[in-house]
Amino acid sequence: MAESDFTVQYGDDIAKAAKHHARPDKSKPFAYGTAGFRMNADLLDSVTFTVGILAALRSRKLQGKTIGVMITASHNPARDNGVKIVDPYGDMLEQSWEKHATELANTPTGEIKQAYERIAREVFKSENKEEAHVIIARDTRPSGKALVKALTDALNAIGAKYVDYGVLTTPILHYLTRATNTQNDSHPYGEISEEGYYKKLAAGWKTAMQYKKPEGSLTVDCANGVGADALKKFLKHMPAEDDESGGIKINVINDRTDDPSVLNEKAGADYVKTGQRAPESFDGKPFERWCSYDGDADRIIYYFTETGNVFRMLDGDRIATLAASFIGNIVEKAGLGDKIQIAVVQTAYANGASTKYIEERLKLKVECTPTGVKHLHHVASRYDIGVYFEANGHGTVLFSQNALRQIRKADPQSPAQLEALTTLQALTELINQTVGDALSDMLLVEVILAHQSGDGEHSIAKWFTTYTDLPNRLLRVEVADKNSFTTVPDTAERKLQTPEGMQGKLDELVAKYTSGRCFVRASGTENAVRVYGEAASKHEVDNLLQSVEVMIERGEAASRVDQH
Ligand code: 16G
Ligand code: MG
Repeated sequence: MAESDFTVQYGDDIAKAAKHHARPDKSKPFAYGTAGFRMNADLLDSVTFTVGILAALRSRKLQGKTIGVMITASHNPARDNGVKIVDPYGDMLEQSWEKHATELANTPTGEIKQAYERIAREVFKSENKEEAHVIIARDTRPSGKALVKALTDALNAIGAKYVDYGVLTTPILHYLTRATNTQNDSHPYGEISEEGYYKKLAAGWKTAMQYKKPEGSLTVDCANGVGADALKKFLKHMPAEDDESGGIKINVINDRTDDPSVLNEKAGADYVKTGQRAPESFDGKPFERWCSYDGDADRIIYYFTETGNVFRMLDGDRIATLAASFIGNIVEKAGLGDKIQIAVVQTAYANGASTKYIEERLKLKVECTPTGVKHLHHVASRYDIGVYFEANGHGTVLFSQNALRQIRKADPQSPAQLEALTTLQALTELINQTVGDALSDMLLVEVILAHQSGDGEHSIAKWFTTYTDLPNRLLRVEVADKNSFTTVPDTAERKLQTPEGMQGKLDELVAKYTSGRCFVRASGTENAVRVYGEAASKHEVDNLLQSVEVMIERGEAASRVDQH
């Protein structure tokens, strides 16, 4: 008997159920990208059905471990939706499986049984009778419910067990996936419930904030998304506002989750970051702390105004530098400086000034990866403590098993060491270890600012002045075919391979500007290329980016002529 000659169950049931979630004949090819599948919600029914099949296959392949499926389109408009798979420890679906997701999504409905069996044979290698386990959550989009139905129809057909957690933030679903799979470990990640997540974060906060009281208040713009519900539930677990140990006043705004038309509208982390402006409803007083979540609460951006209404933004780079500097400091204070190595992971979008600050002032290693959380997360997990953030506000801090062990077994020699160790231990509870998490990142920032305040200066203003960003701009350029823009492998998307000759021209342009840097990459989520540039002055950046845009448009025009 050939190795692949084993029975694969459920093919007929899948074929039958698939008829109710048929792939539209004329759809464009679907691709599982950096954010899973994401598009207009009307196109997602068949895709979500096939994601159910793949999630069950993945669970069976991993001895019945629980796989997460999240239905969300993050910061996109309410008409869009998306679906992505979460691996057992809360990280993104292993990259080698993305092609199976893409293949299933593109299989004509009449051929789904064959495609399913072929993939099952390829991944299983021998007969597999494991029980499959999947957990599900969705954001507040109206289309979410029907997509969950498509998903559970597939899970029923393939004989998988599942739990539908209803409406949750993306990071809570990641938390639940990891908590479920670590229940029998010596250190389970947390209780398997939404409540368990809030309790874990609140406990970490209380320990980290013993005897500290944050200055002033914090206002949170929830983008009218699911983060609003989560934050309100979480606040019930927090100390009273006037408590001298960790009491904090948090105002929740843009919390209209009952009205889909306002989701991410003129609000939220993406609106603030891309436009470098406050949300429309902003009415903060000078130096008041504000932050914005995105639509599924896995990104966060901080900001404030200075006297005279000058807007100041603190993005993912700023959170990374703040966290790396604070954690580096307490690791030293805890006497663990020689046992725990810290690194910071960024993408090419990180402001050059932040990279310089981390390398030269903090003396920490910086790694640069391609865009997309899965890349950053992967590299960060190689270090004892890996701080990773995209400039757009998505990131977290990972503690390795070694770091956790060192922190647990350390024997404090002084009250100062004990305090540092207690805070460090609390941070390992407070910081989501699975994925970027707006709520958890917000608490991290607040803990750090509270620890650093007390010298009369506003803590947020002090944070802003640690270094000065290089003026920068991000352009989106529409092109006929974004796939004609490829980057050289291992350059973290900083050098173009094709169109041929374009990188040479780009280098010549950049060389004309003081502290100039610029790169062009195809977007992973839209049919466009993105151009990021920075230089010593705003005028120079504008100039540089304009020249690059002209260069790309000329290239496009030339290739149109070639094709005729
Ligand atoms: C996705 C990524 C985000 C990245 C963005 C880039 C995840 C969970 N999300 O939203 O991290 O910054 O794509 O979009 O990985 P782009 O390729 O269109 O520039
Ligand atoms: Mg998001």
